[in-house]
Amino acid sequence: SEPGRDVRTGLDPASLMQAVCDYLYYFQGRHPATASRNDFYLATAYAVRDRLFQRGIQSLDALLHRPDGRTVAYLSAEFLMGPQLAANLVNLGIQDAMREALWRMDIRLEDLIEHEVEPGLGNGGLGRLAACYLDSLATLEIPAIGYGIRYEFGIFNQQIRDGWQVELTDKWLHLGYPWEVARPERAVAVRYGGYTETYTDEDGRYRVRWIPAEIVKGVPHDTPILGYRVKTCNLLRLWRAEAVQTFDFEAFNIGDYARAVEDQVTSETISKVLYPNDASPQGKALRLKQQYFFVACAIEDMLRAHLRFGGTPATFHKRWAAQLNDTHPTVAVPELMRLLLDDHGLEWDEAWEVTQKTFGYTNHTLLPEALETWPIDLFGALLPRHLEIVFEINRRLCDGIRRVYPGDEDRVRRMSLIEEQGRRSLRMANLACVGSHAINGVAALHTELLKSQVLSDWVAMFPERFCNITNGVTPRRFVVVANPGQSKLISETIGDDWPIHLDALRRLETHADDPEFRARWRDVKHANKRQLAAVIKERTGISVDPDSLFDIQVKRIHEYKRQHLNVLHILTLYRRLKLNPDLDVVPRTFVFGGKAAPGYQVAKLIIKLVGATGDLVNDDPDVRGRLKVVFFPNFSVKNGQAIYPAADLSEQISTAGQEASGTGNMKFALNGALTIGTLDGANIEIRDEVGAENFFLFGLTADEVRSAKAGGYAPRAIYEQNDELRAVVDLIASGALAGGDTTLFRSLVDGLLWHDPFMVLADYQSYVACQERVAALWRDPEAWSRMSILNVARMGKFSSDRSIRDYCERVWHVGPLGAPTEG
Ligand code: 26M
Repeated sequence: SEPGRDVRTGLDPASLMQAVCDYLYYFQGRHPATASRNDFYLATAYAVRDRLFQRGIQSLDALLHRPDGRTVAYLSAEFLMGPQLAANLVNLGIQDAMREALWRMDIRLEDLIEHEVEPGLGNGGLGRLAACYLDSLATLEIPAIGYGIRYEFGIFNQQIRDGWQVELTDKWLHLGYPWEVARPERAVAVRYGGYTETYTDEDGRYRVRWIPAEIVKGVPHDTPILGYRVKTCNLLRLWRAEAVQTFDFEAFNIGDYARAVEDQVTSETISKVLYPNDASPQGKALRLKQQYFFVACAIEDMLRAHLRFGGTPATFHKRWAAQLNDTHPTVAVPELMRLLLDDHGLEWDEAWEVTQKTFGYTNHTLLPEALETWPIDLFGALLPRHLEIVFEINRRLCDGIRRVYPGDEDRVRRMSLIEEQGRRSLRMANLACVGSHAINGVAALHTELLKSQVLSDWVAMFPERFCNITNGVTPRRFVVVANPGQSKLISETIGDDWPIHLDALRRLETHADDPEFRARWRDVKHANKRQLAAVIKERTGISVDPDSLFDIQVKRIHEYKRQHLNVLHILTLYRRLKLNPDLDVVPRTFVFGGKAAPGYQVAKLIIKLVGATGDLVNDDPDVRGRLKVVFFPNFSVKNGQAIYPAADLSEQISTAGQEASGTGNMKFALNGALTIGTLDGANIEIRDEVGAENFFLFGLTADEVRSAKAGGYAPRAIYEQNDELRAVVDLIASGALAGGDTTLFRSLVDGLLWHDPFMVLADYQSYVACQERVAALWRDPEAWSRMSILNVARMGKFSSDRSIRDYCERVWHVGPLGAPTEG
């Protein structure tokens, strides 16, 4: 066929138009004249997907011709992919061509992009990080597969009614999801329950056999993941649970139709819904079933491919590097052991070496209540063979500890895989540590705290396993796609290689002192703010002024993230205005966004408090529109892409020592926002990079937080000694934000006064003072612009490409095309 004009592969407007028309007509049975927006969206997506598949097939082919290559398997219970259309067009380099193709049919590409529903298959930072890493792996041309669960219902949609969060089911599949393709022929059988028995094989060896009580089918659904302007196209392979109802399995589902239907229902619940709880795992059997479900599918899939391409079980680790995204997939450790021992007859030591060399473990949180444990009885009932293997791993682990530390039974108790206090339970973090050759935290401080506190015993015994890999975000989605105005200005100024060499942004430094460049920089930001203001008006009815300082905090709602500290500052400004309406304050628009876990009552009350603050402030005549408070509903990747580019100030105000890394902090700074933040997570490294003079720092350090707590922290005393703080807390307690109801926010107020575990009152004064420095700088637009430009110029470290290069070097030992690296 004529090169460049092929309907499946052509990248010019004419070929793309032809491709979209063909899909509309012959695939969807629609005439372009009567097609709906969704029809056009689907047809456009299919046309793009063809071009991804073409590259995907070529990537697989390249891999097959590399006998020594290693492939990365990123195992994650969550992938927060975000909308796919715009990101794929950018990576293919055909945004303008597609816009032109659609325009010829009277369709606006931007309308289709707006129409897209994102797959919300994650809770927040951890799930979005997995998606950024897939983008970078493909861009760096590292063969990789993301393995996870194809939840039918992702993270709930959030509505705000009367100020309260209401959760609605996320039906992301209801209009059809065009980016994936099901591969029923590659289905995997997953087993649960039952019992084990021993037997002697032909060689007279003692072996174990698992007789399950239940079998579920895992069907893979593949989404192509294209790198930026490269040919490499990797795979996201998500598994959907189905009932097994084939003749082969009739032996397991005896007769009885009602029973069979019931089994179908229970089988399919496994991939039904994402657990929204991001703080305290509750030991729910279904959650463990989900974890084992996708892990068993993934390992089987990897092992199958390995054996098909001529590998042996003993060389598995030479072809696969598997990363555990938190402890959620950690049952992969006993699962690989089980396959190597029981199905392939390896000896323990050999199987253990393969397993340890295969896995790396990334920890994402220090919160003690978030460390996963499973009751032993539950784990054993669901995975009897795995429990036996875990006990054997533990026996060898404890023997090893006793050899190195004779008589130190307390250490054995702490490091044991089994918690013996109360209901006996399996500690997944310990299992991940013992089963992995590499263990990493996600920012420098986080790794240090992991090493000195949560995992100190493990550092003592296996120091060589530990390393830090600071998180990063993809500049393609979060700058090129989200902020075309800023991207264009940067490319015109320093060239267009910065999306893949983010350190090149440093070339902007010399322009920070150019008044003309600063003015264009401000124009871009202003246009982004006008756009966001229009969206805010449409979604909330609130009018905000694009000339005001956009002060934004978007992230999951959690006490440690301290959205309520932000509220205390707003109420402080409000009170000052009430006392002196002529006070010269910097006009600000405060935007909040984020979901609260449905069972987390305090977080839900914080959302209500933000709304109530808006109700109090927004229309108060004394305020004269100078302060506006907005709760932006249903924060998501898609909404984030509209929000980050419009921010002037990024709120990163967690209690020091609590936020493992944060990644929103990076997205804001890359879009020209200045940061007000604590010395927590990656904030510390951001400040190191951009320079202390270009970062608004406040608050206690992690060490100071620890000693304040050890010394008997008394929030009540702080409240009593600070008149302004006391007045603001009293304002909340008075019922003035609740139509006179003094009970509504009482639990929140009492929590602050009597416990305040996140040191909100301790940091209040420092925060308010820091906000005054922010306001002072805002009054000098030239100085502000300069600082904003310097922030962007110095953010190169926080590309997820850098993070992935670190993983390749320090953990996976792979290079482009899977070539092994030394080390
Ligand atoms: C647990 C039980 C049941 C259901 C869900 C969970 C669960 C899900 C996600 C628990 C924790 C989850 O994620 C933790 C998380 O998102 N951590 C964040 O990871 C980011 C990426 O490394 C960091 O930037 C954030 O600081 C960290 O909070």
